[in-house]
Amino acid sequence: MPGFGETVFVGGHELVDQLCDETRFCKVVSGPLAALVAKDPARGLFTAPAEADPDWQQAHRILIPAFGPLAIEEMFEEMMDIASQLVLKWARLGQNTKLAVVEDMTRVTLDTIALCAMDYRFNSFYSDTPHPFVTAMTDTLALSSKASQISGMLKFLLPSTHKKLKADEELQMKTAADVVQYRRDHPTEKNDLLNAMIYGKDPKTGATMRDDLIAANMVTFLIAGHETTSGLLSFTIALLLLNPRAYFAARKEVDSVVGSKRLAPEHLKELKYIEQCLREALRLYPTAPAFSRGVRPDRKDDGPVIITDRQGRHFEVPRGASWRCVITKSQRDPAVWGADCNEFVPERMADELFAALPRNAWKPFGTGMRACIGRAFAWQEALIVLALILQNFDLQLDDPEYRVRVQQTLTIKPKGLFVRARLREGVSAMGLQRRLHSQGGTVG
Ligand code: FDE
Repeated sequence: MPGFGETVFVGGHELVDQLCDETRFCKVVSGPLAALVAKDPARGLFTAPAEADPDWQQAHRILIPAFGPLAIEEMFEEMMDIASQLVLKWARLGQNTKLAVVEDMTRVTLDTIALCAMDYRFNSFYSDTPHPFVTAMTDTLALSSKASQISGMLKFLLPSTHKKLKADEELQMKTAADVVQYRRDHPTEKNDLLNAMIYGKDPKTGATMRDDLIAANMVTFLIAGHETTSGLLSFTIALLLLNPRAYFAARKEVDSVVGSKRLAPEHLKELKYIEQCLREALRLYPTAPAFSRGVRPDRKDDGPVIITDRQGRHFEVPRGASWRCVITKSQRDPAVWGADCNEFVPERMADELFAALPRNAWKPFGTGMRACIGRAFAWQEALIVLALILQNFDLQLDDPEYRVRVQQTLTIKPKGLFVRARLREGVSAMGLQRRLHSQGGTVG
């Protein structure tokens, strides 16, 4: 493990681009948490130390198709189920209620990944107190993100902290193991991630996954799949409300593509402008704000590994060190994005411009072999939630003076974002409920 002091933060696009070179560098899992996870017998994809790890390779090969486009499209109805709970809640509360956006987006994303991945309902919309699993997970995440600051680091070294962390981790693993066992005892035909892991055979070795590894990956999906996507939705909503021109363009698109019909899978690929808004929101506020890279341990050439900045200065990356690519910086590098790099301009993300961006300029899903496996999943979920909100509500900031302030834990979220939601003209709560529960009908 590299010492605490050795992390170097890199923010210029040209340097991030070089660190993304997979022939010289790879993802490294570093920091105090790495020491801890290294002791675990089973690790989920996210915290697996290296690509060479056989557990990572096996889970990766089995899960790639399970997160592929076909599998994701099959999750449409389940995603609609949870997104409907959100919009019906807002419809019933009405415009006199101040809505906490981040909290509600977290309910959506957590419930969605749990339902789609393993047919488990957290029912977050029916409860004000989180499920014990969620509390344990949030506490673990809070602690591990603090571990990168001095005060947190000291706390991290305390035995009581370790005890709590261990208990929290055990509760998470136990919950996941119970879900796996339950499925073994009550098999279903469902095409979800859990079945993919239980019955899927590694195309390379023909082996199936061990139960503890399946459970570790369930925990990984819940963690990786909810905070990041919740932040993505929250920032996009904030940015749309702060940029009325973009808000009305997005809404106009929903009106012309979906109209008053029930949202259907075939609508999603036509929501081009909303897609641009999501890309641009992730550029300004990448919810996983950084990723770590280090020299490939399996690199044959043992000469110095050097990256060079725009001024021509050389930096040698020591073996074993972990360098953080801070994409909150590189994705606003004026050399790439121009003078309006800090503005929300969804137009710059139109397909042809997006395809022509400089290499590694937009990296909110990480890079290389260890890039986000849940990208298509998160994308479909975000499109559904935004389309339903725009289709049915006039949204307003609760505080007209609101400006985005970033709250950083492991991920980033907008702080203090409250909105009011009024049903659009011609839409009633009952009508909305009928439409959502119909199969493709048009109800006003
Ligand atoms: C992953 C990921 C990443 C990478 C990290 C590093 O490099 O360290 C990133 C950056 C991300 N991811 C991002 C994101 C964003 C969003 C919105 C998301 N993401 C979402 C999601 C969902 C889901 C389910 C997921 N996600 C998942 C995941 C996983 C499993 C992983 C790991 C992979 C490997 O390693 O292999 C990730 N993700 Fe994400």
